Amino acid sequence: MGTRKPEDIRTVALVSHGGAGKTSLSEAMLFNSGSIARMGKVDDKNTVSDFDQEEHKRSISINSSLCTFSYKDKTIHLIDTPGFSDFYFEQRAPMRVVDSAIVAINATAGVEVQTRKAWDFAEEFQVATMFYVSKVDKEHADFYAALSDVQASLSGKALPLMLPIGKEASFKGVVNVIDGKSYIYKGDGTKDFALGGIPDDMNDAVRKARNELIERVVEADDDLMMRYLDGEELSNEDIEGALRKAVIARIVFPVIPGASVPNIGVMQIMDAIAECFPSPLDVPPRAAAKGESEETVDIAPDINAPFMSLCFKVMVDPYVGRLSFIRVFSGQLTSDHPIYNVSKGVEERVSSFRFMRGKEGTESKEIILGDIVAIPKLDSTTVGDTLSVKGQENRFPEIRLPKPVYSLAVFPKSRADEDKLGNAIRKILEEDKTLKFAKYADTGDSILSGMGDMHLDIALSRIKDRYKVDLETKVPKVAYRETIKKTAKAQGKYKKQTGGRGQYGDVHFELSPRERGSGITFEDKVVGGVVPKNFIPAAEKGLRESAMKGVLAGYPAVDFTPYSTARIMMSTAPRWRLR
Ligand SMILES: Nc1nc2c(ncn2[C@@H]2O[C@H](COP(=O)(O)OP(=O)(O)OP(=O)(O)O)[C@@H](O)[C@H]2O)c(=O)[nH]1
Ligand SMILES: [Mg+2]
Repeated sequence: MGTRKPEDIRTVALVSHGGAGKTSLSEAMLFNSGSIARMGKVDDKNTVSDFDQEEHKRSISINSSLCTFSYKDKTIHLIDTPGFSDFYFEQRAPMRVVDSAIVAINATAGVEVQTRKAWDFAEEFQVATMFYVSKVDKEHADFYAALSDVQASLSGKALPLMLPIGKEASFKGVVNVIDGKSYIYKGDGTKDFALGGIPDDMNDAVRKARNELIERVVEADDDLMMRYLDGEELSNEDIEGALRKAVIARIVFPVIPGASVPNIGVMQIMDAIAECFPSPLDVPPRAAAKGESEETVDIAPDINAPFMSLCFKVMVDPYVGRLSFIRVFSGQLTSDHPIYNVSKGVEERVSSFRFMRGKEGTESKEIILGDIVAIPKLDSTTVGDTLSVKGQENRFPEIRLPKPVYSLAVFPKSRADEDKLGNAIRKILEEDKTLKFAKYADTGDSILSGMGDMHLDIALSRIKDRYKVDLETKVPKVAYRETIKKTAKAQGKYKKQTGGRGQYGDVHFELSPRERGSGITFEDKVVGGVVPKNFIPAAEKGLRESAMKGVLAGYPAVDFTPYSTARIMMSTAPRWRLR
């Protein structure tokens, strides 16, 4: 371990629409790297990365899953993510911490809804990207149609680095358009291939693809560009060198066809990861806030700088306990050194670092710039926290969480379930930040909210299986709210003449709509002591009392509630003047 260098690390997120073949690809890569002796299958529920009971039940990925393996002297930290739309946070959060991504495109379907989302994340975080056109062995698979779709819908800079040899059931290998080498597989799941040249009927296609690729990659190297424009014949080594630079600079997004289940073309994906994707030293510095201030500082990828990392995932296993997943952005750390959670202001003891392979971990005493590892039992650490060393106060921007969009009212089935519910909910929320739970006094409902019905279904199933709490669900009662749409003014007069001086009040309010969820914010705009200060609390009290019963249908004119589907709610910000 002590000899590992950041230049030999690659960090890769596997993203796509659901079912495009991400988990199958990561399984094939683990197998080809020698990390596992037998290749599992999603449908057989024995892949490394889909290890959760809920994933087995549904044959889809639900959680992002870290698989670290070695290939060609490189440490590759691969994060397999779920493609189903309810779990898009599990694609976005890992994208924050990797330097590169593989977007899988199903050759029988082309660009799908979540493919676009995955691509948006790659653009948002500006990670080097490669497209893997998967399932080329399947009936109705069409590599060229998928390629055109990617070029038209996502990016014209997506260019084939490999072309498929054969199609559907006769798909047997790939040919590299730069050097013309072909890799012919047996298609029996083994990683062995026979090397050859360009198949006779593919000469034109390879030449065309090679020219298109060269035209683009030379943009990454001024010297090469000059030679190219002067009409010089470029060597394969020249082009390969420029290709790496072009991929890192996002000038080109290589496209590689393959089929993960029969293990065709996967070795070429692995070669491209090792040879074309950036190391942590090749990417720009990350912005961080300077201490508590608004000022930002650049955190350069420097192994000699103070240790800085970001927690992007927390996994709570009832048996293993809590695992916090971090990416190191600068420096290095040994496990005998405590870690300092800058976001929470607490120091935590490190027992070990774990290089993960699905649910299994290999312990390590040292991590360096670029590593993505899990740390057991960091009790205070949550997703988005900056972990560093004492004395270092810079922090990375938090990981933005999506707002829940779907809610259910939940009821324990029995008294015993009621007693255990609190603990189960706490545990499940710790792990999944996109779930929310709240009790609402006005409807009496306990509401579980999340990203969709599948998300909640899985949460309920976990609560039942892991924590043995049985819950019934209902559609939540709507707690309507009222609000105003534009600024309005009102006046209230009070007169009481009972002899003597009598009482007189004249109160003017100005109410302006405010952002949803911002509540009632009372502002005193009385200037120059026109009204004695001691009258003002009474005016505020009156206003808040009136707001409890709105004018439209008598519902409170107050704050929004995250679970409600009511559309008429918003908040008001009364400002008032007393004359
Ligand atoms: N024929 C064939 N089937 C494949 C290939 N890759 C994946 N599959 C099958 O396609 C289905 C989905 O594959 P997964 O690897 O689970 O896809 P995924 O992208 O991980 O799916 P989610 O994680 O749910 O988004 C499974 O039944 C796989 O066996 C392939 O290259 N060829
Ligand atoms: Mg999967």
